[in-house]
Amino acid sequence: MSYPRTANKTQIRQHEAGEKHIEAGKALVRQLSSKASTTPTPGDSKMPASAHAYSPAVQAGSNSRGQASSSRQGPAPDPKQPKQQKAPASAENQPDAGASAQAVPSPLAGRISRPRGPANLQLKVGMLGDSHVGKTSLMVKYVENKFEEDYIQTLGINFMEKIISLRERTVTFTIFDLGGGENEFNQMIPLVCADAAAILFMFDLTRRITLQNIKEWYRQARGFNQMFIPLLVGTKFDVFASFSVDKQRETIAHARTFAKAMKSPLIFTSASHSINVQKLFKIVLSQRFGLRCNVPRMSKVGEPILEY
Ligand SMILES: Nc1nc2c(ncn2[C@@H]2O[C@H](COP(=O)(O)OP(=O)(O)O)[C@@H](O)[C@H]2O)c(=O)[nH]1
Ligand SMILES: [Mg+2]
Repeated sequence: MSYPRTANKTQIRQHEAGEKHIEAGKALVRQLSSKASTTPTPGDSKMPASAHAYSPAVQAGSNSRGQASSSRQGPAPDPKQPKQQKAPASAENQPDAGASAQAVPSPLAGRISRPRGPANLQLKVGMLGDSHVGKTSLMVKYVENKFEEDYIQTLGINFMEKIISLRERTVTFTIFDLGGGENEFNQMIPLVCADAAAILFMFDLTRRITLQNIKEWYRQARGFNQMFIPLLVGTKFDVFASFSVDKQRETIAHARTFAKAMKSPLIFTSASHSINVQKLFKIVLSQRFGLRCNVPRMSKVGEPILEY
């Protein structure tokens, strides 16, 4: 199986920090506050019907991007600092959507049956893996629905936010992407791992060594965070799919051994061809909040593996 290359050659737009964003943030907080005072109904144009159908609705445009620098470039952000909130845009399911939430654990569970306003749940997701495996590409694809053909040399940590709707709630994914040169990697790992609810351990399906190295990434991550949910993510499935069946089978078996040892889901993705990108984050969401997930599992050779 081979996939046509259809990626856009667009440049990543860096979101500028500063007054403009602070003002925008304040306006959005006001907007959210006013929304919180009314109970949304399916007819409410601001509350998509799909959200009421328990579909974790993913919308475009509700994101921001930041870049933390190495010590050489300036201070890195404190992941514990609260971030500006952005109101979710209208919900729409992406092509590879498929998860549904059965129930959302409410902080007021047992006291009221329905949440009154859009409580915001925060979810930090870290990304670890060798250079060039496709971490930045996956993050940008998920948050901005763009794919950069040209190599993106990441200096420092890139972090991006994406807000999704989940019934009356919003969930803010803050995604921390490990970047930097050889020596900078080690300094940044604690920032990526600290307080992460989930960590994506990413390897390139076309480079075996990157899977071997997951062991070391995992060991290091556990040193900084004992609580995260691990997910083993193979990248560049579009290229991998053209490999011989034997070669694919071998890699799948190898990856399953790692996933089993890590007690983690195994997910093959392609940022360039939008394969399992949305589904990956739906699985993160369902695992984190203990929600039922109806993303179809895939486990045959030739398929983009989805085992969770
Ligand atoms: N064919 C293919 N190439 C990809 C994919 N994801 C990333 N790449 C390419 O792999 C290279 C490294 O990607 P990048 O996101 O910068 O990797 P990082 O160093 O892990 O952040 C770039 O040339 C990307 O265009 C993918 O899904 N398919
Ligand atoms: Mg990168």
